[in-house]
Amino acid sequence: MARFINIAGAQLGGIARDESRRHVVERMIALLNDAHKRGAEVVVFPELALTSFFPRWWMTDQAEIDAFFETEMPNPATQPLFDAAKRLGIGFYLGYAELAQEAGGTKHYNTAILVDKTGAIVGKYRKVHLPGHADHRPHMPYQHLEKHYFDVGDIGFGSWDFAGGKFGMAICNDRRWPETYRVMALQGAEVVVLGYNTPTHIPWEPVYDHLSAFHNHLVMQASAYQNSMYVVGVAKAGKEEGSNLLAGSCIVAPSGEIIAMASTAGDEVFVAKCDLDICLYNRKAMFNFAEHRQVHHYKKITDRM
Ligand code: ING
Repeated sequence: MARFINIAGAQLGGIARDESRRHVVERMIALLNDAHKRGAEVVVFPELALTSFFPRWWMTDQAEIDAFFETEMPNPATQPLFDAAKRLGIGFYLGYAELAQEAGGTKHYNTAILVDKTGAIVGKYRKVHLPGHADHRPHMPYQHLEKHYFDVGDIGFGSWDFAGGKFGMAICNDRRWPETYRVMALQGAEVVVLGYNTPTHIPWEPVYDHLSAFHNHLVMQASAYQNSMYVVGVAKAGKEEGSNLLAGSCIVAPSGEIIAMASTAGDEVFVAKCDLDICLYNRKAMFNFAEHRQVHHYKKITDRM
Protein backbone atom coordinates (compact mmCIF):
# COMPACT_ATOMS: atom_id res chain seq x y z
CA MET A 1 0.00 0.00 0.00
CA ALA A 2 1.35 3.46 -0.87
CA ARG A 3 2.85 5.41 1.99
CA PHE A 4 1.67 9.00 1.68
CA ILE A 5 2.81 11.79 4.01
CA ASN A 6 1.47 15.33 3.84
CA ILE A 7 4.52 17.50 4.44
CA ALA A 8 4.40 21.28 4.94
CA GLY A 9 7.09 23.90 4.80
CA ALA A 10 6.61 26.76 7.28
CA GLN A 11 8.68 29.60 5.87
CA LEU A 12 9.38 32.51 8.22
CA GLY A 13 9.84 36.13 7.23
CA GLY A 14 12.52 38.24 8.89
CA ILE A 15 13.01 38.22 12.67
CA ALA A 16 14.18 41.44 14.28
CA ARG A 17 17.19 41.35 16.59
CA ASP A 18 15.02 42.42 19.55
CA GLU A 19 12.05 40.21 18.66
CA SER A 20 11.22 37.96 21.60
CA ARG A 21 11.23 34.18 21.27
CA ARG A 22 7.69 34.30 22.62
CA HIS A 23 6.57 36.39 19.65
CA VAL A 24 8.44 34.21 17.16
CA VAL A 25 6.86 31.10 18.66
CA GLU A 26 3.43 32.74 18.31
CA ARG A 27 4.18 33.24 14.61
CA MET A 28 5.25 29.59 14.34
CA ILE A 29 2.09 28.34 16.07
CA ALA A 30 -0.01 30.35 13.60
CA LEU A 31 1.82 28.53 10.79
CA LEU A 32 1.25 25.17 12.55
CA ASN A 33 -2.49 25.89 12.71
CA ASP A 34 -2.54 26.83 9.03
CA ALA A 35 -0.59 23.69 8.11
CA HIS A 36 -2.99 21.57 10.13
CA LYS A 37 -5.97 23.04 8.26
CA ARG A 38 -4.24 21.92 5.07
CA GLY A 39 -3.81 18.37 6.32
CA ALA A 40 -0.11 18.53 7.13
CA GLU A 41 1.35 15.68 9.23
CA VAL A 42 4.91 17.05 9.30
CA VAL A 43 5.96 20.74 9.35
CA VAL A 44 9.46 21.98 8.52
CA PHE A 45 10.65 25.27 10.06
CA PRO A 46 13.83 27.16 9.05
CA GLU A 47 17.39 27.05 10.36
CA LEU A 48 17.96 29.13 13.55
CA ALA A 49 14.21 29.75 13.54
CA LEU A 50 13.90 31.29 17.00
CA THR A 51 16.00 34.41 16.55
CA SER A 52 17.37 36.81 14.00
CA PHE A 53 20.30 35.37 12.02
CA PHE A 54 22.88 36.58 14.54
CA PRO A 55 26.02 35.28 12.69
CA ARG A 56 25.69 38.45 10.58
CA TRP A 57 26.98 40.44 13.59
CA TRP A 58 30.46 40.44 15.15
CA MET A 59 30.16 39.94 18.91
CA THR A 60 32.83 39.21 21.47
CA ASP A 61 30.89 39.37 24.75
CA GLN A 62 30.08 35.72 25.47
CA ALA A 63 26.92 36.56 27.40
CA GLU A 64 25.64 38.57 24.44
CA ILE A 65 26.46 35.68 22.10
CA ASP A 66 24.97 33.00 24.36
CA ALA A 67 21.70 34.95 24.58
CA PHE A 68 20.99 33.67 21.06
CA PHE A 69 21.40 30.03 22.17
CA GLU A 70 19.07 27.53 23.85
CA THR A 71 20.47 25.61 26.82
CA GLU A 72 17.62 23.10 26.85
CA MET A 73 14.92 21.96 24.43
CA PRO A 74 12.04 22.31 24.92
CA ASN A 75 12.28 25.30 27.25
CA PRO A 76 9.73 27.84 28.54
CA ALA A 77 9.88 29.83 25.30
CA THR A 78 9.42 26.83 23.00
CA GLN A 79 7.14 24.64 25.12
CA PRO A 80 4.03 26.32 23.62
CA LEU A 81 5.21 25.20 20.17
CA PHE A 82 5.68 21.61 21.33
CA ASP A 83 2.27 21.71 23.04
CA ALA A 84 0.52 23.10 19.95
CA ALA A 85 2.10 20.50 17.67
CA LYS A 86 1.11 17.70 20.04
CA ARG A 87 -2.45 19.03 20.25
CA LEU A 88 -2.64 19.13 16.45
CA GLY A 89 -0.96 15.73 16.03
CA ILE A 90 1.86 17.20 13.93
CA GLY A 91 5.56 16.31 13.88
CA PHE A 92 8.08 19.02 13.09
CA TYR A 93 11.70 19.96 12.25
CA LEU A 94 13.08 22.90 14.18
CA GLY A 95 16.39 24.68 13.70
CA TYR A 96 17.96 26.52 16.64
CA ALA A 97 21.29 27.49 18.22
CA GLU A 98 22.26 24.89 20.83
CA LEU A 99 24.50 25.60 23.83
CA ALA A 100 25.63 22.19 25.09
CA GLN A 101 27.62 21.31 28.24
CA GLU A 102 29.52 18.16 27.22
CA ALA A 103 32.49 16.11 28.35
CA GLY A 104 34.76 18.36 26.28
CA GLY A 105 33.29 21.49 27.89
CA THR A 106 30.82 24.04 26.54
CA LYS A 107 29.94 23.61 22.88
CA HIS A 108 27.94 25.83 20.53
CA TYR A 109 26.10 24.10 17.67
CA ASN A 110 23.83 25.10 14.81
CA THR A 111 21.28 22.38 15.53
CA ALA A 112 18.06 20.86 14.20
CA ILE A 113 15.69 18.38 15.78
CA LEU A 114 12.87 16.12 14.67
CA VAL A 115 9.93 16.17 17.09
CA ASP A 116 7.21 13.54 16.63
CA LYS A 117 3.48 14.14 16.98
CA THR A 118 3.60 13.18 20.67
CA GLY A 119 6.11 15.98 21.30
CA ALA A 120 9.09 13.64 21.73
CA ILE A 121 12.45 14.64 20.22
CA VAL A 122 13.32 11.61 18.05
CA GLY A 123 16.38 12.95 16.26
CA LYS A 124 19.06 15.61 16.52
CA TYR A 125 21.52 16.95 13.95
CA ARG A 126 24.33 19.47 14.34
CA LYS A 127 25.40 21.40 11.25
CA VAL A 128 28.53 19.99 9.61
CA HIS A 129 29.27 22.47 6.83
CA LEU A 130 29.84 25.86 8.49
CA PRO A 131 30.14 28.51 5.74
CA GLY A 132 31.38 32.07 5.71
CA HIS A 133 34.36 33.23 7.78
CA ALA A 134 35.72 33.43 11.36
CA ASP A 135 37.57 36.74 11.06
CA HIS A 136 35.98 40.13 11.81
CA ARG A 137 35.14 42.07 8.65
CA PRO A 138 33.95 45.48 9.97
CA HIS A 139 34.07 47.06 6.54
CA MET A 140 31.30 44.75 5.30
CA PRO A 141 27.61 45.80 5.66
CA TYR A 142 27.02 42.44 7.36
CA GLN A 143 29.08 39.33 7.99
CA HIS A 144 28.65 35.56 8.00
CA LEU A 145 30.37 34.35 11.16
CA GLU A 146 29.13 30.78 11.62
CA LYS A 147 32.78 29.62 11.87
CA HIS A 148 33.21 32.10 14.73
CA TYR A 149 30.12 31.13 16.71
CA PHE A 150 29.59 27.42 16.08
CA ASP A 151 31.50 24.19 16.57
CA VAL A 152 31.42 21.71 13.68
CA GLY A 153 28.62 19.21 14.29
CA ASP A 154 29.79 16.02 16.00
CA ILE A 155 26.82 13.75 15.22
CA GLY A 156 27.20 13.40 11.44
CA PHE A 157 24.33 12.76 9.03
CA GLY A 158 21.65 10.32 10.24
CA SER A 159 18.33 8.80 9.26
CA TRP A 160 15.38 8.27 11.63
CA ASP A 161 12.08 6.42 11.48
CA PHE A 162 9.66 9.34 11.58
CA ALA A 163 6.03 9.93 10.55
CA GLY A 164 5.86 6.60 8.70
CA GLY A 165 9.03 7.11 6.67
CA LYS A 166 12.81 7.45 6.98
CA PHE A 167 13.83 11.09 7.51
CA GLY A 168 17.25 12.71 7.39
CA MET A 169 18.20 16.23 8.44
CA ALA A 170 20.55 18.89 7.11
CA ILE A 171 21.03 22.62 7.67
CA CYS A 172 21.50 25.33 5.07
CA ASN A 173 25.02 25.17 3.61
CA ASP A 174 24.93 21.37 3.99
CA ARG A 175 22.44 21.39 1.06
CA ARG A 176 25.19 22.54 -1.31
CA TRP A 177 27.37 19.47 -0.69
CA PRO A 178 26.46 16.21 -2.48
CA GLU A 179 28.02 14.15 0.30
CA THR A 180 25.27 15.34 2.65
CA TYR A 181 22.48 13.55 0.79
CA ARG A 182 24.40 10.44 -0.28
CA VAL A 183 25.44 9.61 3.29
CA MET A 184 21.79 9.84 4.35
CA ALA A 185 20.51 7.96 1.29
CA LEU A 186 22.92 5.14 2.13
CA GLN A 187 21.18 4.98 5.51
CA GLY A 188 17.78 4.66 3.80
CA ALA A 189 16.60 8.25 4.13
CA GLU A 190 13.57 8.92 1.92
CA VAL A 191 12.99 12.54 2.97
CA VAL A 192 15.71 15.07 3.83
CA VAL A 193 14.38 18.15 5.63
CA LEU A 194 16.44 21.29 6.06
CA GLY A 195 16.15 24.96 6.93
CA TYR A 196 18.22 27.83 5.55
CA ASN A 197 19.16 31.49 6.01
CA THR A 198 20.74 32.59 2.73
CA PRO A 199 21.66 36.20 2.04
CA THR A 200 20.92 37.07 -1.60
CA HIS A 201 23.92 39.39 -1.62
CA ILE A 202 27.31 38.23 -0.37
CA PRO A 203 29.33 41.43 0.13
CA TRP A 204 32.72 39.70 -0.07
CA GLU A 205 31.71 37.32 -2.90
CA PRO A 206 29.00 38.98 -5.07
CA VAL A 207 29.89 37.03 -8.21
CA TYR A 208 26.96 34.62 -7.85
CA ASP A 209 24.40 36.98 -6.28
CA HIS A 210 22.27 36.91 -9.43
CA LEU A 211 22.21 33.11 -9.28
CA SER A 212 21.36 32.65 -5.59
CA ALA A 213 17.77 31.53 -6.27
CA PHE A 214 18.90 29.26 -9.12
CA HIS A 215 21.65 27.64 -7.04
CA ASN A 216 19.28 27.15 -4.13
CA HIS A 217 16.90 25.02 -6.18
CA LEU A 218 19.64 23.45 -8.31
CA VAL A 219 21.35 21.77 -5.37
CA MET A 220 18.14 20.46 -3.84
CA GLN A 221 16.60 19.29 -7.11
CA ALA A 222 19.75 17.54 -8.32
CA SER A 223 20.30 15.85 -4.97
CA ALA A 224 16.69 14.71 -4.67
CA TYR A 225 16.92 13.07 -8.08
CA GLN A 226 20.40 11.58 -7.64
CA ASN A 227 19.44 10.06 -4.30
CA SER A 228 15.80 9.15 -4.99
CA MET A 229 14.52 11.17 -2.08
CA TYR A 230 12.25 14.06 -1.25
CA VAL A 231 14.06 17.23 -0.20
CA VAL A 232 12.27 19.93 1.77
CA GLY A 233 14.10 23.25 2.06
CA VAL A 234 12.55 26.02 4.18
CA ALA A 235 13.85 29.57 4.45
CA LYS A 236 13.98 32.29 6.97
CA ALA A 237 13.29 34.82 4.20
CA GLY A 238 12.90 38.46 3.34
CA LYS A 239 14.34 41.60 4.82
CA GLU A 240 16.03 41.01 8.14
CA GLU A 241 18.24 43.59 9.89
CA GLY A 242 19.74 45.09 6.77
CA SER A 243 20.12 41.81 4.91
CA ASN A 244 17.80 40.33 2.29
CA LEU A 245 17.34 36.62 2.81
CA LEU A 246 16.46 34.31 -0.07
CA ALA A 247 12.96 32.79 -0.06
CA GLY A 248 12.15 30.01 -2.56
CA SER A 249 11.26 27.46 0.13
CA CYS A 250 10.17 24.28 -1.62
CA ILE A 251 9.44 20.57 -1.62
CA VAL A 252 11.30 18.55 -4.27
CA ALA A 253 10.17 15.08 -5.38
CA PRO A 254 12.56 12.18 -6.13
CA SER A 255 12.10 13.06 -9.81
CA GLY A 256 13.84 16.36 -9.09
CA GLU A 257 10.64 18.30 -9.73
CA ILE A 258 9.56 21.05 -7.36
CA ILE A 259 6.04 20.00 -6.27
CA ALA A 260 5.31 22.82 -3.79
CA MET A 261 6.88 26.20 -3.18
CA ALA A 262 6.42 29.38 -1.17
CA SER A 263 5.37 32.36 -3.29
CA THR A 264 6.21 35.12 -0.82
CA ALA A 265 9.20 36.16 1.27
CA GLY A 266 7.23 36.11 4.52
CA ASP A 267 5.53 33.72 6.93
CA GLU A 268 3.93 31.17 4.62
CA VAL A 269 2.79 27.54 4.63
CA PHE A 270 2.96 25.32 1.56
CA VAL A 271 2.08 21.62 1.47
CA ALA A 272 2.66 18.55 -0.71
CA LYS A 273 1.28 15.00 -0.54
CA CYS A 274 4.45 12.89 -0.76
CA ASP A 275 4.32 9.26 -1.93
CA LEU A 276 7.35 7.71 -0.23
CA ASP A 277 7.16 4.57 -2.35
CA ILE A 278 8.39 6.60 -5.35
CA CYS A 279 11.76 6.67 -3.56
CA LEU A 280 11.81 2.88 -3.37
CA TYR A 281 10.94 2.59 -7.06
CA ASN A 282 13.85 4.79 -8.18
CA ARG A 283 16.22 2.91 -5.89
CA LYS A 284 15.29 -0.33 -7.58
CA ALA A 285 15.74 1.21 -11.03
CA MET A 286 18.03 4.00 -12.21
CA PHE A 287 19.55 4.53 -8.76
CA ASN A 288 19.85 0.99 -7.52
CA PHE A 289 22.87 1.70 -5.31
CA ALA A 290 23.82 -1.95 -4.79
CA GLU A 291 23.63 -2.79 -8.48
CA HIS A 292 25.13 0.28 -10.11
CA ARG A 293 27.54 2.01 -7.73
CA GLN A 294 31.21 1.07 -8.12
CA VAL A 295 32.48 2.06 -4.68
CA HIS A 296 36.02 0.78 -5.29
CA HIS A 297 36.40 3.76 -7.63
CA TYR A 298 35.14 6.29 -5.08
CA LYS A 299 37.78 5.99 -2.36
CA LYS A 300 39.22 9.46 -2.95
CA ILE A 301 35.95 11.15 -2.06
CA THR A 302 36.85 11.10 1.64
CA ASP A 303 40.41 12.40 1.11
CA ARG A 304 41.29 15.92 2.20
CA MET A 305 42.28 17.97 -0.91
N1 ING B 1 23.71 30.23 4.59
C1 ING B 1 24.34 30.26 3.32
C2 ING B 1 24.03 29.07 2.41
O1 ING B 1 24.84 28.20 2.16
C3 ING B 1 26.43 31.27 2.68
C4 ING B 1 25.82 30.30 3.55
C5 ING B 1 27.25 32.14 3.29
C6 ING B 1 26.21 31.26 1.34
C7 ING B 1 27.94 33.02 2.54
C8 ING B 1 26.88 32.13 0.57
C9 ING B 1 27.77 32.98 1.17
O2 ING B 1 22.92 29.09 1.91
C10 ING B 1 23.94 29.37 5.62
N2 ING B 1 23.37 29.71 6.79
O3 ING B 1 24.62 28.36 5.50
